Amino acid sequence: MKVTSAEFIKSAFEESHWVRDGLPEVSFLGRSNVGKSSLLNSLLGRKGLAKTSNTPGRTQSINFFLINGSFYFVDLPGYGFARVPKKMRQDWGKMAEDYLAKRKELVLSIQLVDARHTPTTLDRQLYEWLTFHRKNSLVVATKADKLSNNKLNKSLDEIRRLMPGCRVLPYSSVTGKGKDAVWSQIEAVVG
Ligand SMILES: Nc1nc2c(ncn2[C@@H]2O[C@H](COP(=O)(O)OP(=O)(O)OP(=O)(O)O)[C@@H](O)[C@H]2O)c(=O)[nH]1
Ligand SMILES: [Mg+2]
Repeated sequence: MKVTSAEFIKSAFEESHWVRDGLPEVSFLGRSNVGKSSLLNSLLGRKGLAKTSNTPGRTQSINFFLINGSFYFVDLPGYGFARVPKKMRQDWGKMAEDYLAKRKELVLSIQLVDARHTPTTLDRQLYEWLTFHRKNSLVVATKADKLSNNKLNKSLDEIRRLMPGCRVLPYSSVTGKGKDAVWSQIEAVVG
């Protein structure tokens, strides 16, 4: 897709702040520091549009970005940082779960996992939640530039084993690997 415009619209801290124009939304979710904001910037070819950081937990609100005036990218807060709670709800915040549960405009949830590590319990719980609630989801294994092809393939197999039935694509926000493949999944639902 040719990105002709990409603009930050707003940060929402509660439901009344969500955008209201009814355009389709693609959300980005995953644990803190996995590379959600970087993926969003990389797909858009706009460095620094979504704030990235080495400090996990940088994105704490739900951030709406309007793309080509016709759909939104939604950057959700990361989960799983600094606490080891029992339930995803406690850990991750009501805000993000509410968004996923209620949002009619949501046409695709892109769940990021770190290609270098086995998906965490929270990654798997989130995937199960999305599947149970029949959400259209795509798993993106990010930071793929840090692995050899052989290791990357093993990692993708492990993700498929632990997240049964998932569609998974490798990605690198550093090299742009996976960009066309992820875009074609997005185009299929926003077009
Ligand atoms: N090598 C490499 N580093 C990456 C990649 N994607 C993200 N990073 C780095 O990982 C760190 C976290 O990236 P962010 O995009 O801020 O992660 P996030 O998931 O938005 O984090 P929170 O907003 O805190 O939840 C930054 O230092 C990025 O530069 C990638 O594909 N390859
Ligand atoms: Mg972020």
